Amino acid sequence: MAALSRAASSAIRRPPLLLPSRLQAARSMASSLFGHVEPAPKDPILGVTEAFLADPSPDKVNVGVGAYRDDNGQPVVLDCVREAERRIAGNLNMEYLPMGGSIKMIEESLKLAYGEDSEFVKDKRIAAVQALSGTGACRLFADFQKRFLPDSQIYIPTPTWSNHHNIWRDAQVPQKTFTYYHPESRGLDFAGLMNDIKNAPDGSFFLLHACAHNPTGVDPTEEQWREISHQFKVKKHFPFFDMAYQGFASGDPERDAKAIRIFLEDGHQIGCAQSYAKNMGLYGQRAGCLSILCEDEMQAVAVKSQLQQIARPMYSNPPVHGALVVSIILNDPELKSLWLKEVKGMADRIIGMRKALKENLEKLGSPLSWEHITNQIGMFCYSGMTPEQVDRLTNEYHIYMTRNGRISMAGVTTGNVAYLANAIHDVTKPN
Ligand code: PLA
Repeated sequence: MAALSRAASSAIRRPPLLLPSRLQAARSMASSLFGHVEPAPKDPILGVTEAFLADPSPDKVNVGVGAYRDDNGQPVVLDCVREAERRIAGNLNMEYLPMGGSIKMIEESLKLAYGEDSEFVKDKRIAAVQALSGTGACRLFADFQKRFLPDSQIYIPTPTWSNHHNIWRDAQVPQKTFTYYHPESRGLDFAGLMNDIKNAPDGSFFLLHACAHNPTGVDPTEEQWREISHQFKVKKHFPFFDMAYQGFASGDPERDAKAIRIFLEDGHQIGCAQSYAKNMGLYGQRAGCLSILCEDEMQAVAVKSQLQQIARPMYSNPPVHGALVVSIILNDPELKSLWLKEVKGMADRIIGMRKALKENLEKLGSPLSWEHITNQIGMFCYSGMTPEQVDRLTNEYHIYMTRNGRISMAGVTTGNVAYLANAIHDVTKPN
């Protein structure tokens, strides 16, 4: 359990960064103050985009980072976002937000995660702050965990989004892993998962993906979530939900919050990281929310004040533009329904591309089973390809993806799906 899975560690292992010789020469001449600083390894996800951008090939395809593209392969700004921006421009000021961020944006975020009529919101039991998107929300929580429960650890699923490991490492919270994925069945290893929950010391912290698990695209069923929640209750574990894809699993943000709602019904205290990067397409705006459900209002006030105190020396207060966009959209019934339509549109295009990729592979006569492409949900297909096969895709076909075999389906289009299928078939066909 303690070791990282092979897939996860191979995703992290990348060739060392080579410095251009000009830089190397300058480096050896420089004074020794920073002489011991070695170049950092490339990030296993964002490093893929860097390599893609540097490739001059006209055939190149980027299915690395989980950034949504339209069917022409272009980045998308949602119509609801454009309209919110029109309302902001020339009207609203750009003053500092409070340390904890926009109160309106937080209120709307809590309704999305906890439910429109949530008793916890009404009772003011939730400590919440605007965060620097999902990453910032996770990091703020990890720092809070370290400060107030310094002896605690975090249990992280195998595999997971690679940055989870960096976040809790930099916050100096010891990490354990728990079983999640079953490579043979390409599904959930439910028995292994339940065992690890039972075997963890009482009161452990667990990181759970609320929906559209990254990278596997495999989520527990509703029934399985109920069993997980029950076992958490028995063991008094604390669930921290990373909800980076609300709306991208089923196309409906309300349905995608089901796991959280099950835990709430069962009376858990929970933590939750929300991101508007994917579901509102606000990637670079860094709009997100961290919330912690407390025992009562007094505790929530104290926890929020401490979260703000962690934020203040790091970035003082969060950015205003994305917060305005989010609160305008979610506050206006017409814009909100336009947003819901647009989220569904993105989720549906991805589902269509899953079908197309699978059909293309079958048409090419691939003897392998590609059922998992359409069984998995969310932004990613965890293809089962090995790091060596991925290297061939990149070197021979200019197809860029993470070495753990994850394909960002958000980057697959009608125009590139046949090319992608052909390349995948070539590198995976048995000799
Ligand atoms: N949590 C999970 C599970 C994620 O997959 C991502 C993003 C985040 C949090 C953070 O997103 P945010 O900070 O932008 O809100 N994962 C991406 C991008 C889409 C990345 O690696 O940063 C990915 O390609 O996996």
